[in-house]
Amino acid sequence: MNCLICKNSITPFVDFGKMPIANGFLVQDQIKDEYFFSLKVAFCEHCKMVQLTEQPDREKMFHENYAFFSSTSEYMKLHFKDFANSVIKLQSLTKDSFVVEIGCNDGIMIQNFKNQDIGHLGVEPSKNVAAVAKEKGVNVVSEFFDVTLAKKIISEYKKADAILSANVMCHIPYMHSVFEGIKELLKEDGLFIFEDPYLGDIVEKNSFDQIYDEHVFYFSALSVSKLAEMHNLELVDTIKQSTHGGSMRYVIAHKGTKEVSQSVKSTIENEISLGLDNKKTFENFANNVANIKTDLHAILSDLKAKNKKVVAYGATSKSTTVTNYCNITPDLIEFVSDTTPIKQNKLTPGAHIPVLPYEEFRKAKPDFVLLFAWNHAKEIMSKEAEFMQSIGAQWIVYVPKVEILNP
Ligand code: DWN
Ligand code: SAH
Repeated sequence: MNCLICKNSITPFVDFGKMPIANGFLVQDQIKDEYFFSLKVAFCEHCKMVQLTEQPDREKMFHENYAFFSSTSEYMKLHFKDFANSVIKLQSLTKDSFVVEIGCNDGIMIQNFKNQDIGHLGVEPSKNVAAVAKEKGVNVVSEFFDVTLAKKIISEYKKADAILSANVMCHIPYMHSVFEGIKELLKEDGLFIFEDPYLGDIVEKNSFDQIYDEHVFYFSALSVSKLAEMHNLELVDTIKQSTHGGSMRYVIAHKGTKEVSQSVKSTIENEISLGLDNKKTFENFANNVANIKTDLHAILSDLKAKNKKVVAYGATSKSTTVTNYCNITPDLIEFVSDTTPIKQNKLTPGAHIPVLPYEEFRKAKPDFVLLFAWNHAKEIMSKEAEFMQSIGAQWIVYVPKVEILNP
């Protein structure tokens, strides 16, 4: 196996076994044709990139029935409004400027540029979520971003003052084509700003559920700085984010055009002290994850033996790794509650646990609630606090360790 970035040889440090498409919610009739692949992660000792060794074809994941709609979280709406406003300020954007967002989903971030009358274009290959963005009046091209599309955007529009992306770069295996596209599309004084779940948090929190088919890369400043260099670009800033269980925002410019912030150096130093440049760190991570698997299965089996009612909250992509790797079957969890209509009344991928509308969660009065959407814990726990207390229910979490939280 060879690294997707530097082509050196790599070997997996963790194997989660056979996995279905993380967002492949399905009905009973589709079970016989369900697709599985091998979910394994490797660390490249040469360029420091952590990556999947196998990924399903992109058309199997991103299509006209994509199940994740970004605007299901009120907190994320605010986060992306702040992100957009910070870029408007940083690059002094006006209606004559041009902003491109790669993977704009339902328009959660790019709508803020549209609302302030700033020239913009969203790129979103999944047609159903792109349609929602278009309904908001946002300009969208429903294609996969790569160097070919970048050239098309330049010919049909112009070069960009800012290229943005959130939770998308880590989804794209053909990263060199993406960076070639960025290099072409970005104006000389432009900025490419993207954020993704941060490898440092994944390792520190044992958040193994960030690992699933869509997430091919697990970035650090160490790996991103090397990747940028390969394209004569430069990592000029790193800004830590609390979203999605801990993310990092990377600011990239044409080499030599911007001052490099002190934070790049300190982030890289911190990564070295965390061991993100050392394969032993990832071997430890694999051991911790195996312990979580044992503990989570044990706790759910114990609750079942005690006849407790256990349901889960948030049919996340991440939970596909949790249920399939930890052997969580419908006898351990009655159903998963989710507010997204396209997921409701379907079964979770691989584990086939029913997904029910939020109203059913309220009706069910569970004893325990396994929080799959733990990255939205603050938002969810505050809105459910009163209800959970009124029925005497308790949250179960598994990141950074398996725990039943006190009411
Ligand atoms: O990287 C990705 C991130 C940004 O989003 C994608 N590959 C896919 C997706 O990952 P995820 O599915 O793990 O994301 P979330 O944001 O953790 O998903 C939350 C789920 O929980 C959604 O299905 C909506 C649902 N939800 C809910 O039912 N009630 C969410 C909130 C906040 C709620 O109150
Ligand atoms: N930016 C949003 C959506 C993240 S989900 C947010 O942070 O909430 C990942 C998105 O990336 C999906 O909408 C998917 O369709 C899109 N995507 C996947 N590959 C892509 C590519 N090559 N170019 C652009 N978008 C892509």
